[in-house]
Amino acid sequence: MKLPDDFILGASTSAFQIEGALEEDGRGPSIWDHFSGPSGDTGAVACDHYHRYETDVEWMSRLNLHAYRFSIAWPRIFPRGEGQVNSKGLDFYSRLIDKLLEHDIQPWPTLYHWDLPLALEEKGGWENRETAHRFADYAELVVSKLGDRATNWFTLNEPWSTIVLGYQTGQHAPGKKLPTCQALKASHHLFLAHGQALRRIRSLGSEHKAGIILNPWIPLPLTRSEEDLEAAKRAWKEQVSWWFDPIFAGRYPDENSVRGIREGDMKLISQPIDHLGLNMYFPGFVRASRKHDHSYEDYGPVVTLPRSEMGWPTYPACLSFLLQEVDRRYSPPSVYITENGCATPDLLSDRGEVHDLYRQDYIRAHLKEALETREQGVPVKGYFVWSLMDNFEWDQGYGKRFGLLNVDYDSLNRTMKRSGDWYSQVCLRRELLGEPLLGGEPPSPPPGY
Ligand code: IFM
Repeated sequence: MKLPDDFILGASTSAFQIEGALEEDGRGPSIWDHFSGPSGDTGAVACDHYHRYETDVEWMSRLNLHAYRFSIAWPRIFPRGEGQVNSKGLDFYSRLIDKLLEHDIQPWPTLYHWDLPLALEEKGGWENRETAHRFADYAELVVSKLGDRATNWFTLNEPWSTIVLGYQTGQHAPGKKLPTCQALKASHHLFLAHGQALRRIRSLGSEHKAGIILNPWIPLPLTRSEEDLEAAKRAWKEQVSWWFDPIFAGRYPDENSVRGIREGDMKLISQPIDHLGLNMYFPGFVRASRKHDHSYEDYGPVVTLPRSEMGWPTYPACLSFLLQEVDRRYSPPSVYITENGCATPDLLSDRGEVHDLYRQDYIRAHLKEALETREQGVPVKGYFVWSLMDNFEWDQGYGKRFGLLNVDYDSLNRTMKRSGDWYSQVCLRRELLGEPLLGGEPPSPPPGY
């Protein structure tokens, strides 16, 4: 299976998960600096990418990546979230971009991947409408300085995670447990931040392409029964629409429950985007409720499917369902799978090898779905593996490894995993190579074996 000419392959990371160097070169504190989950791990050193970015780009080059998606740390640019610009922070990303271009790798920066400057959180964070204005100032500054070399931008990564995990369940920083009405208000400010940033980016010139990254829960019907299909549709309406409708239709599924909407907000939020990023890892499964107080029941946790180390079920066909459904409902001009991958219990052998067959198979199967969906006319233009390297998996710490590169957290050495070797060939030859490993035919032994 050949890759279409305009299809790019890459890998993704985010600033806080890999950079470390939290107190260097004038960076200010973020909401994540002193927040940790049950593991007690923090991002203080992470993968030390801040000091190793040059050799990391060389690893990307060995992987033959066409593109690299990374995020810019707002607190490196504005240590207090606003006011004085820290030029050393900008310089870091400028050097990174130069290095990428030197290796013919397209930079795909994301402006916000969860590391809100602490000073803004102290003023209410996303509950405060002013944060959206500060984000727009930051976005404009960054794109005006780096946009001569990086032309493809994303405003926000996964608003769902920011709000639900950070403001509702408290699992992520800043660890708030707000009632739904307050969380919805914060989500409105986040969408407003996207809209305002987009308007500022547009004002800098039409060469800058920009979009947003969403990570929908994907309610597949558990069975083909009419009732379960209806339940899945209801689940989409009640859950998924909250994250897509504001962007594509300029409204919330239920406007009355969102406080703080002002005249003109929805128009700003629903400006056309150039590209949509989708982060997809696993499916949801629902069926019609037997109780009368719910319109559907979530069966995701009980389906029997192979599961990654995160406990997430693996079901590649879900990716084509998602792409088709998003295309049918919202018609984005182009779509990139901005994250897809799995955590596995990788072991570095005494020969220095990691035989992560599950990851290779996972990526191959999902990439195949993406390419087939493209053949059916959905404008899928690229695929990024999460992640370039093992890194700080937020509240799960360093225990969950998603990388194409293994990171030894003592020596900080990187090692190419088997999945990375395979992916490097796919990128080089622009062709989906290999056979399914798991559940496929066992490889035939060589003659004379
Ligand atoms: O590591 C995260 C990433 O930061 C956002 N999307 C999901 C990944 C895996 O959990």
